[in-house]
Amino acid sequence: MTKDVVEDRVDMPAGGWGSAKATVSILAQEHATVAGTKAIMRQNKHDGFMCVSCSWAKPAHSHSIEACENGIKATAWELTSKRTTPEFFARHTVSELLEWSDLQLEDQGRLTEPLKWDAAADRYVPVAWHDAFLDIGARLKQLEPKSVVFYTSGRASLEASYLYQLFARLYGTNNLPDSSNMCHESTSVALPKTIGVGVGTADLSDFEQTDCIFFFGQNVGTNSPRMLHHLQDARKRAVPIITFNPLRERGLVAFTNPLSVAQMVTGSETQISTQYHQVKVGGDIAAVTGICKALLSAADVARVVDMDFITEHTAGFDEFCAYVHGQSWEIIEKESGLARSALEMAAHEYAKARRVIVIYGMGLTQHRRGVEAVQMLSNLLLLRGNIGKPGAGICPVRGHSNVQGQRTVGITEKPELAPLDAMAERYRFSPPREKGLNTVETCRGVLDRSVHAFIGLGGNFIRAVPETALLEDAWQHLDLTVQIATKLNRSHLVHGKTAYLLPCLGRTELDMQRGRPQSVSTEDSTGFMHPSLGMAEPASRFLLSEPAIVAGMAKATLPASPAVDWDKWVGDYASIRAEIAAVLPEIFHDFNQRRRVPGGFRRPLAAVQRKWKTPNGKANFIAPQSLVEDPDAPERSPDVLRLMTLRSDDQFNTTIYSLDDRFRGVKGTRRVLFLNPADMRRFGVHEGQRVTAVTAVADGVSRTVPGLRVMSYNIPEGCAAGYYPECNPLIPLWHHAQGSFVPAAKSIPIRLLK
Ligand SMILES: Nc1nc2c(c(=O)[nH]1)N[C@H]1C(S)=C(S)[C@@H](COP(=O)(O)OP(=O)(O)OC[C@H]3O[C@@H](n4cnc5c(=O)[nH]c(N)nc54)[C@H](O)[C@@H]3O)O[C@H]1N2
Ligand SMILES: Nc1nc2c(c(=O)[nH]1)N[C@H]1C(S)=C(S)[C@@H](COP(=O)(O)OP(=O)(O)OC[C@H]3O[C@@H](n4cnc5c(=O)[nH]c(N)nc54)[C@H](O)[C@@H]3O)O[C@H]1N2
Ligand SMILES: [Mo]
Repeated sequence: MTKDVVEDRVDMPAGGWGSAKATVSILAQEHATVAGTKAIMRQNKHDGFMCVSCSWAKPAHSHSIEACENGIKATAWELTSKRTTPEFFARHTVSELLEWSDLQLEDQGRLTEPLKWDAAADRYVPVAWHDAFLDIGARLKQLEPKSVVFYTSGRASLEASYLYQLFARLYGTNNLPDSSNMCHESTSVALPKTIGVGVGTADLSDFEQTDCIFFFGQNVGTNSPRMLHHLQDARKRAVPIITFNPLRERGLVAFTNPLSVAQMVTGSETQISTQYHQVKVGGDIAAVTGICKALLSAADVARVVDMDFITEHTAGFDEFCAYVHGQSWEIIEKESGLARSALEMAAHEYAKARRVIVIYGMGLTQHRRGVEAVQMLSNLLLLRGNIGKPGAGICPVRGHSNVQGQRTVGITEKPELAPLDAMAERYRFSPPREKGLNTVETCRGVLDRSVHAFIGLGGNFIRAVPETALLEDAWQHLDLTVQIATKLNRSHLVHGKTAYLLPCLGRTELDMQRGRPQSVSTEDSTGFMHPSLGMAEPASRFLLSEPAIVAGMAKATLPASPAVDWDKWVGDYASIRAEIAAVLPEIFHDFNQRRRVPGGFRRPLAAVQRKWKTPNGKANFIAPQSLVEDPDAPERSPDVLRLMTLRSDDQFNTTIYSLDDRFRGVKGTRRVLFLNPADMRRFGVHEGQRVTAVTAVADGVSRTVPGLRVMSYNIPEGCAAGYYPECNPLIPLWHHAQGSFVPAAKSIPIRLLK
């Protein structure tokens, strides 16, 4: 409904020659061409390694190159020939490095040796592994376990993650926040209540059989490009794809398959979305309510909704209908920013299709009402029995390559989700039973000084979380920070009084233990478990694997126990898998055998069989509390914009590959603010002008990001967009999804200062 729009900034399909060029250039930039090219042939193959980029499904029968531009970038980034050595740290103090950008820091290449911060010199200096473990262990023993946090970024393997959560629990805490707390936790909270599973139900076979796809708030061309192949196949079968996104993202508009010679040579492209609805930021609950209203008001409603399914399988239908009928078209149009006719068009396609998949991402989960937004999608699917039948289902696109799997093997602050009883029996201890800290609660604990130590298994916590300014200050009061990482980032520079930086092997690298190469395992977005074997020469001979580092710390911290054999586990990862299988038999029985099957094995998902593991044994319709996106500001002040923070085409989370965003026409800077031209006139700002964004909440804290360059963009009025993590200082810590604590990074209320 945006009346005054600029043409799309860039008019090229996702993939195509732009993608081929970007791939060659990143391999050259990292001087990784030979090793990189060889590695790419093994990426996402059953006998190779699982990509370190996104978690999209890996087919059993792969293409000759089962990788995408961004997966190749991530591989090249890890296989770079650049090194961040002790000599580098001898040349630069930590205070000096704090002035460097994210791009400059990681661009130094792979960390090579374990390091300890030397307070007198303000430098990281080399330390022997053994001494590092002993000192970390001694310090942890002095601390109250409830004041120590064990964070995981979603890349660590099932094996490393399992050992890590076991270490935390043997030590005495459930403080196991992970990156999913900032990501799909809204899914993990929403779906168990509606369909009784915390993950998606659709898999690749469903993509082959579906006859309609809905897309909400996920940028496939950049963040899960391999999915474009499945979408392209679906489009060839004339499957309609109906997209809801405030921005016209290139990958959702058109795609040229870089692996298809014909498409590359002829320059042809596949249209991806058949309907494109530029919903207002945070307007999805209203939009889906509109679709449901159209369906439930249809003259042939008895045919449109699947009454047999609803009667047999669901609860809450009458209340849901009453809610939907109670919402006027006027409020639906106002809150969604979409016309009734547009929503009726979407409803029409939905009603025609017998098998529908709904795909979604951060555009839904990172809102104050992110949980309700996800539930609204499951309501839509339940209306026509689109859960638990072939070709249909819900498809949350997970982020990090093993983020879903980590939760499966016990990385969670919620004790009820971890196999505590089985671990108690097997390892003969009393696990902590009280709830641990999630990411937002960890930040609160750092601010109120109740958290005293932070261990990070990967990631860039301080850059990824909200409330940057206050947290960076408070962080320095931590007694101990330990970061296990492959490359230098800001979270290593903002550190505690005692600080360690421990370098580890990446997943692409050969991991030798007791003279034998070890493979690890990951779970993809569709619930399939895959083996992953690294092959590249390690970046440095001093690197240890993540399981070895976790075990090293654990042995130095915990009393010895005959039931817990860290040395055996690290010596042979098959023995870790045997532990996982023993503790979580329903999912992982015969783990070591079953993972050999090409395509991997899938975890059981009751909802796929139309068995509902909800308290009432039914699939539940759950109506939202309101269509208004921000519970704090039911009436929007006209000078307040809703800012969404996004990823560019050239970054992986806080890892920035370059300052360009090919798909959005941005070059040489990430400090931009996309605005609708009508809003630019209203605020009296012109193209290229520098403005300061100020968070528009009245809680006594001043939050600003200065120096943002205004760019006119095809975005609904009242909405703005900027990049993550540059805009994170604008997000108040309390501005998170109700129920899931996911920071509401997609709807930050801001004002502009000229
Ligand atoms: N190359 C690459 N791949 C990645 C990542 C990366 O950084 N780079 N990150 C990984 C991780 S951890 C994750 S979680 C995923 C993230 O992948 P996505 O879920 O795609 O996340 P974002 O890039 O944040 O983009 C969200 C999309 O939602 C849209 N959006 C924003 N607000 C709204 C809204 O209110 N409604 C709707 N309908 N849409 C909205 C935005 O325009 C954007 O297209 O990707 C993973 N894969
Ligand atoms: N404003 C805003 N904030 C957001 C988001 C947003 O959309 N907007 N998205 C959120 C989301 S979805 C996520 S998932 C989080 C991401 O938060 P994190 O997962 O914490 O951050 P990353 O940027 O993925 O972490 C990058 C670092 O991981 C380390 N690393 C890379 N590979 C490995 C490895 O194999 N092992 C180890 N040990 N370390 C490794 C490197 O040192 C690298 O610097 O950010 C969240 N924050
Ligand atoms: Mo994520």
